[in-house]
Amino acid sequence: MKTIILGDIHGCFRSMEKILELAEFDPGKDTLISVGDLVDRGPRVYEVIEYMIELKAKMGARCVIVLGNHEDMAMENGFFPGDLWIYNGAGKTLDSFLAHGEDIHSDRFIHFFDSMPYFYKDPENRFIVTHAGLTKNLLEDNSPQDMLWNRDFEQYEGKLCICGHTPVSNPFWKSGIGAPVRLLPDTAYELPENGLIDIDTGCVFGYNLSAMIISGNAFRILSVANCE
Ligand SMILES: [Mn+2]
Repeated sequence: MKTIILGDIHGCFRSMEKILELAEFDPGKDTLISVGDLVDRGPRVYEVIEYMIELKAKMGARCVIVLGNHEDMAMENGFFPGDLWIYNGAGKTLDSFLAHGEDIHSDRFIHFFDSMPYFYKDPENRFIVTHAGLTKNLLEDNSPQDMLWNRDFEQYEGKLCICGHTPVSNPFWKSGIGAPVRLLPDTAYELPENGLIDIDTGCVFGYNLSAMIISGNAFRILSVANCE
């Protein structure tokens, strides 16, 4: 009955499989949330999307993939290579689908991308998940652009928000103007009530994939080295 939150995957399917194994992921009981950015830059985007589509079919509301700025760029371009998207690794996404003889424009995939929400709210009200965090303390004051592109970690001190988007060497927690607190892997922490936790540790850039494992009001961080 745990919740697993996955950092930016960017086509690193094997790293994702490894961290889920390490987390002892149970699709029959657990909740799985992704901070988004499944696509672009990495080698196995198609495998990641296919896996998530099948998982969502099995898990229903217990599996939520929050929209990332990379999926948003792709959708803005109708999944055709366009200016901004192509500079951000679209080629790897399109190549991966092509290599499997799959058309990213087919209903099955478009429906999946269309279903991605801007945020996830924990049903027990312990935390929020958005791709890039939040800047304004009330969720409803944040625009979609804030949720997709935020890199401001100086102001937010609202309800605990877990995010990715900004690659960091170690996951950290930060609230308002307070100093960031580094979160060590495999260490038990109490879930903070406020502030931001960033779990994007730059997997696709050759660093680590991190995940947050939440049980009740405690959590720990897992990290695995990129194995693509
Ligand atoms: Mn990203």
